[in-house]
Amino acid sequence: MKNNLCRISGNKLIKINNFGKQPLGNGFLYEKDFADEYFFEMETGFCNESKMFQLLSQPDPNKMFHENYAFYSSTSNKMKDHFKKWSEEIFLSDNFNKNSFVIELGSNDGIFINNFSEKKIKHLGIEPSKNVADVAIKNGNNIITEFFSSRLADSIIKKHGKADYFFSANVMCHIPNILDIAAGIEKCLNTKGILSFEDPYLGDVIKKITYDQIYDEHVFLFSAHSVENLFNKVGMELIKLEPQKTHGGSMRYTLGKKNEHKKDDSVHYYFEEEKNNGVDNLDRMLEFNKDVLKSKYELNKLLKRLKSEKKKIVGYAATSKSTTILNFCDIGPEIIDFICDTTPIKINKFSPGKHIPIKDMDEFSRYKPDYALLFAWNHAEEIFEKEKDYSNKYGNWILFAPEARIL
Ligand code: DWN
Repeated sequence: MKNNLCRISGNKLIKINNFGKQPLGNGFLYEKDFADEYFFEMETGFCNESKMFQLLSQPDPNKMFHENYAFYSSTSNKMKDHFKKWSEEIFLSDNFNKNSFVIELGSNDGIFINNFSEKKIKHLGIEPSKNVADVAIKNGNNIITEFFSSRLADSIIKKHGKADYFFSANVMCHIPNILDIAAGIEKCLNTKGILSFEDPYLGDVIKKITYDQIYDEHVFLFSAHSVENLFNKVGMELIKLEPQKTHGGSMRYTLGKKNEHKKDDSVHYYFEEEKNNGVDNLDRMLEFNKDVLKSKYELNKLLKRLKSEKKKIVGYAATSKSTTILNFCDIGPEIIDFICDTTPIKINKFSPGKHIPIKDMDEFSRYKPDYALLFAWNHAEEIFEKEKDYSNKYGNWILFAPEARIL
């Protein structure tokens, strides 16, 4: 659905990037399905009033999140550690006690909510993709497999009562009808209830030129300014901001109902930071577009040179993010021999749009490429640790952000 209007203010969006025709970020497919593959025109826009950076159009959510959703959160051990640490911080916080009721929106395979159910805390996960939800259910979590809405909030309250905490991680930025979601969250929370969520941070994306964070599923890239403007509309306000290292730079936004909580100093601090760095500013967004075009040019130049030298290049990790890079930069199997990945549901399929074969990690070890283009750059620490043998004996890593380079 084409949408030139801001999903928060209703004002006309100012166009920032045009990534051309893009397939579904997680649309890994078999050869028999190539002819029917879905594409959409992927453009971004910025609203000067709400300060929200967003996609102009987004595919129907049912096309993206379904019983064959390809991303299982628990593929990263570091992310498991991250969520365990976050839950431990909550257990120690003043607002939490053993009778607290917590809700998680987009609980995926249970990577976060496991930490609450294991401690017998009253909890509810909401996850529309059945295959990943089933993993969480098998592990003893209480999950409903539906899309959240303010209507669903009513039935949750009726059945379970109001919540003390409402969490989500890497989910809110996926939801186009975000005003209805915000209204639903506000309803679900009791008066002193707290909403805390994390998502990739616009400030990091524009600074590090990690434009691969923009794909069909990520309809928004949030900032402190845009989150405040969004939640003010439903009577909530930011009370704390905490930057996170995850996904190459995320922000944890903590909010409460207006005037019910003391604001942490971090709120003022990051608002000023955003003003100083142009995160609230149209000109800076237009500059980001120039950086993206330069980054595309540099990556193509590097890969073409290596290919002309007959080097073997593979992609490491078939991330959703890689779909934007490959399709925008027009990189296909003529350059990348295959992409290796650990997710069984992706292996033996082909990458969305460019149709590069996806193979398992044994193939990576066997093939010994000269270069591995690291698509899961956000898990670099964990991957470099695992792949010491490759780095020391066989090949080199290529990174594309903030500029294309060989490590
Ligand atoms: O927001 C989203 C984030 C949180 O997760 C979703 N829309 C979809 C997904 O995005 P992604 O696919 O870009 O996520 P990751 O976590 O950067 O990449 C995961 C992929 O990388 C999986 O296919 C597994 C693979 N992987 C691997 O092959 N070896 C990951 C690690 C850590 C590894 O060692």
